[in-house]
Amino acid sequence: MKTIYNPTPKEWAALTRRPTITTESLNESVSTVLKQVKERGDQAIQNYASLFDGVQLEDFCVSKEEIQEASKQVSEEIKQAITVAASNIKKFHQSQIITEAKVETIEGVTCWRKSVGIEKVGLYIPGGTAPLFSTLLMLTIPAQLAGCKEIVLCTPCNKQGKVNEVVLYAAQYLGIDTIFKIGGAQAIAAMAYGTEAVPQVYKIFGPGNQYVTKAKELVQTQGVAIDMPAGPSEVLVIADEQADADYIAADLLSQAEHGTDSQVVFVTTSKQKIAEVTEALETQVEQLPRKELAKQTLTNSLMIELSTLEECIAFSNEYAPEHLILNIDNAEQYIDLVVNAGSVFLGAYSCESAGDYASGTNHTLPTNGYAKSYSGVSVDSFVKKITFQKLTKQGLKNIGKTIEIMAEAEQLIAHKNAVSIRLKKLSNE
Ligand code: HSO
Ligand code: ZN
Repeated sequence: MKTIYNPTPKEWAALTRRPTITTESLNESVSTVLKQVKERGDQAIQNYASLFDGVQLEDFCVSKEEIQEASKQVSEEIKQAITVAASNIKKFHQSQIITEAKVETIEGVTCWRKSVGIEKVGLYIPGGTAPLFSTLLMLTIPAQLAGCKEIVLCTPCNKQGKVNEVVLYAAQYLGIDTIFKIGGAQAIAAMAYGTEAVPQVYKIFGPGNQYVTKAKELVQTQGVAIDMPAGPSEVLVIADEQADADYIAADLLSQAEHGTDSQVVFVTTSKQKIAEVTEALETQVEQLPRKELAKQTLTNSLMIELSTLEECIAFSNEYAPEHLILNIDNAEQYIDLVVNAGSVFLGAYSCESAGDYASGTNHTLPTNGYAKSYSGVSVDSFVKKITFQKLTKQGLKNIGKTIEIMAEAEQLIAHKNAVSIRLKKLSNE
């Protein structure tokens, strides 16, 4: 990892910039996939499955038998772990469902807001080196709590046409039965436009590679909502001299193993800790099955020394990390200083893995500095909030004049008339 001692605030902007990888050709190739799927539907999906994934698919709908077969292959231990994690995720997300009070803004004028689930949502779960069945829990549970009526799942299969068995088991456990073996940009296109087999949805969620991310970005410009702009995963750890270097190294590596483009940042007030963490990283990384990925990530990553914890948090606010770990004494005392972060982990025992899997919070979070303006996925991501209002005769009388004056000032006389015509009739009663 690159180490920087006491950078000045002027130097922070460059240090918080993520490495960029977007290319022009990506835009072009993904646009072609979208266009093909839009025009040729299932036929295009079949062609891409054979072209990109080397698999010939007659039917890409996952059958009941495949789901049952997958379930047999999953160990009881994993099933039990899914049950515990799902229960915690459900408990935490349930607390986000709040019925808002009706408000009488002026006598006879009552306004309120109601959350209504987005009727049709699409979830994408990548395959690849680590099929993230945990992400399926993180997306499905809030969708169901929000009352989404139709949940469509797309996930790639291997060359034998098989979907990861734990992903299928988790889908069955959660009660999802509309599952398609489609991966990449073509999956996003299928859900955005609909095909003969795949239902069209209104909002698409889930992580993916650069093709998937670009496809989501492009369909968003065509009116399909997406969860958030996505980038590679990241963690920023802040530690003081009391922190255990082994814990810090383990947390950095847990994020570094996601992919070579992940970024991990260590910020500390202690020079000694930089030396200890460097040593711990060297030892721990060698023991990881994904050590090549993790090592590559570490080469893009940073260790930074700053003078005070307040400064460390100010740097983190500028970086706006997806995950922030405050491995410091009395971490709770610093909460109010944190203004930009996706999810925050407090103290020595709150490792990021807890939030990734089982503590209850959502792990679909803003990356790439978007934590400055975006929140992670929650029940809110799956609802629209519809406002309602009811004016009584007296209510209209009470605000009628105000509306008439404002409408006239905007020279919108039809607006004014909608009130005047009623007030006139009422005055004759
Ligand atoms: N850390 C990832 C989520 C995840 N980790 C899934 C393990 N499985 C999100 O940044
Ligand atoms: Zn993770």
